[in-house]
Amino acid sequence: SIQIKSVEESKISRYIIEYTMKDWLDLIENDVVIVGAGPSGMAAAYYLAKAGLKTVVFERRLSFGGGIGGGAMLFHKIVIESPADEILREMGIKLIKAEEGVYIVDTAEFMAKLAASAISAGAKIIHGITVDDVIFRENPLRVAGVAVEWTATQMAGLHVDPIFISAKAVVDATGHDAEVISVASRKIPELGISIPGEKSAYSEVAEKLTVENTGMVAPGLYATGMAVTEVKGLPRMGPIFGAMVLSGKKVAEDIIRDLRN
Ligand code: 48F
Repeated sequence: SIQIKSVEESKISRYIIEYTMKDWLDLIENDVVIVGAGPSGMAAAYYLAKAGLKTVVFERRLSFGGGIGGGAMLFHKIVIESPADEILREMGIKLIKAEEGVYIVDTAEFMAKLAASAISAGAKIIHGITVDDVIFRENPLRVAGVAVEWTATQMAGLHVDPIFISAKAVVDATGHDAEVISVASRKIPELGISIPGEKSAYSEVAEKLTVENTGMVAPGLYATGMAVTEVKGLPRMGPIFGAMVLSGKKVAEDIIRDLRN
């Protein structure tokens, strides 16, 4: 018969609290904080961690993938175009060729392997956390971290102060609402960020423009994925995801360059 090791309830509780708190103490100071575990945030986390940077992703929900899981109208396939297929191949994600340079991918596999790749590379992903503000510094003016709160606390509408997490670079990977850059633009007008908002769909140009416009928005603050379209006033592209992972890779490369200079 199977011999199952017995563990008392009090020990289970002790281990969970002890090891969670060890992690949280380690999470206070980071090279990079990424907000959002959608495709762009997880691709960025993968490349940053792979380069040896201490990287944490805070995700509001209790799941990975952001807009991947919902696909288009809940259909479980998405479209990827070259050269983003190279990134997916690197992560062991299966691609079905629809035509030259155009591939079809299962949403569940895309989410799971993006997350697994980021975690295996050394990034930490913490679920159930909402970023609701940034930390800033003057002389020189820059973003220096984020304020985090339990998503559940926010949903309950409780009046609870956040805790602060520092980072040399903060990445807004929150998708269409660009939540982190929006709060920074509102509360730190000296940063001079204006947000024109996303335009209607024009997929053919949106993919290229999104990748090209990915990068630093203000010192210490970066945009990737759909947050770029919101902040730069670019068109949306719908359920084609090449630009999301290419944008994640580009923001990682920019941060690696900036932090090494
Ligand atoms: O929306 P999302 O998937 O962002 P993305 O990486 O990709 C966009 C595509 O999914 C799709 C598209 C592509 O063609 O149009 O929409 O730009 O993922 C954003 C993640 O950020 C989380 C949110 O729950 C989601 O998982 N998020 C948003 N705001 C916060 C947050 C916040 N303030 N704090 C923590 N997580």
